[in-house]
Amino acid sequence: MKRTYSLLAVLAVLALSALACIESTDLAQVQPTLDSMAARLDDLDGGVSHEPAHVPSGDVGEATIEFTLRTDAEGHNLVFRGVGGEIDGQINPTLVVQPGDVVQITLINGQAAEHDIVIDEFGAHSASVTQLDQSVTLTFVADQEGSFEYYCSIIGHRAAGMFGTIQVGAGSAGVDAVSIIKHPTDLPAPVGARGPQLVQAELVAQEVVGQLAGGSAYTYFTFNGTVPGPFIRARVGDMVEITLRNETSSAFTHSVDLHAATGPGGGGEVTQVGAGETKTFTFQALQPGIYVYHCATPSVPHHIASGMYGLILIEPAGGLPPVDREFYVMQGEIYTAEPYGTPGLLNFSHEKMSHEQPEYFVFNGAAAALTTEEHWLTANVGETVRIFVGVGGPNFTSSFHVIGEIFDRAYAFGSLSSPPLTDVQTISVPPGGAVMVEFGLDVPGHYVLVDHALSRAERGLMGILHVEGPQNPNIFHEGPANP
Ligand SMILES: [Cu+2]
Repeated sequence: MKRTYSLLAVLAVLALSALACIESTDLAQVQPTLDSMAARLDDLDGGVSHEPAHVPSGDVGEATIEFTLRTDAEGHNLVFRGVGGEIDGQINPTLVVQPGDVVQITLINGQAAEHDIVIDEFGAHSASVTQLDQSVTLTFVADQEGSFEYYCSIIGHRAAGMFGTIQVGAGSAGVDAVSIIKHPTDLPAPVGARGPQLVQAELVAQEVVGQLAGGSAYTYFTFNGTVPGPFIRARVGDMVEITLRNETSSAFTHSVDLHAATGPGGGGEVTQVGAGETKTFTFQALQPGIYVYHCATPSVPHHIASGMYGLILIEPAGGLPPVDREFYVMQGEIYTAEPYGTPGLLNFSHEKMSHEQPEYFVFNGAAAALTTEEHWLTANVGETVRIFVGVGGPNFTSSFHVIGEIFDRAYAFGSLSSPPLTDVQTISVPPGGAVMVEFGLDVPGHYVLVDHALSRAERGLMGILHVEGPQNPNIFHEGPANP
């Protein structure tokens, strides 16, 4: 009992001194400070978690919505996992609240490592948890509408995957933004052994405000609303008819240059379409390969950096060898005037693009797009997967690597008529180029897709291949060889 009284007394003194130090009357900032003190006292008390601290003042009121997150490790990644309610089991779940809600997040430590949870825009910063099963609560008022990022502020943890979105009301940071992420499994079935025929593809140039990262949006230029655009699939000898329509709402002229086409500008000259216009051209697919297509309207790098690229596969006669799963991944850079991580609608910077200083690097259009469960590449142990990897760029070569895997076969420079390289760790993919890689899956877990120029992983360039199935201790196991 005496101990409890002394703790309360210390809390009260700390709370008063904290209030004296705080100039702002923003309650959202007061509460986390008090929470962190309460948690620090918990530490002094042997690290045992108590009921959420009852603070004597600076209270933001009864929580109107509560979430529980548990820290977890997923392969090479660190994550928050939802506990209970609609977010139960979800990795880095999106927390949806209404403007004015008093939000309480309980963070439970799933590891004996240091973690916390922070939301900058609400001045909400929890105390650290350091011991297994230790918990801390964070309470704040969601007093701005939009999408904001919650993350762990321990150095390196955000980059390792500890971040998610809290959505207050609708939209992204007050901006109405749509998802432009192309799902990596969204590609047509193999052509197979058929003969040459006519293949028609309709491309629509659409300028959309899309979600770039948690809390930030960007005006993308897209083919058909996603980045990359549709995966076009044909075979050698096919006649390929491309129709490009530019939405009436577009501010810019657009076009398409397909590297698979032989002819002036790869179609770029005959497809320049102003808003509301439609143009069509046809080419014969003379050579097999995995090719990039992109907009070719000046400033071309602006249009590419804004998302106007995709892949067209020209299969060889007889088709490609069968695999269990195919995936479609493209890398690009985004040059925003505002620094990486700035919330709101971000602006394109022509100057940064000219100096090749992107703020974001992305797979499939948005920061960390392929790291959420919704957009993972998923497969099973025992399967062989094929990834078509292209670089829209416009400027940076990718050193494409899948952490924890080796490419059994790598078709460099998109050439499908050359024999593949075998047993490759990392493969260069130049801007305006592509590769096809294949590998078998032996061990379950998370395999992280990166550009091995790893600074880019901290600017959004990361994806996850999620592999399920039985363990294979012959190939990989924790601990000594002969336990
Ligand atoms: Cu364009």
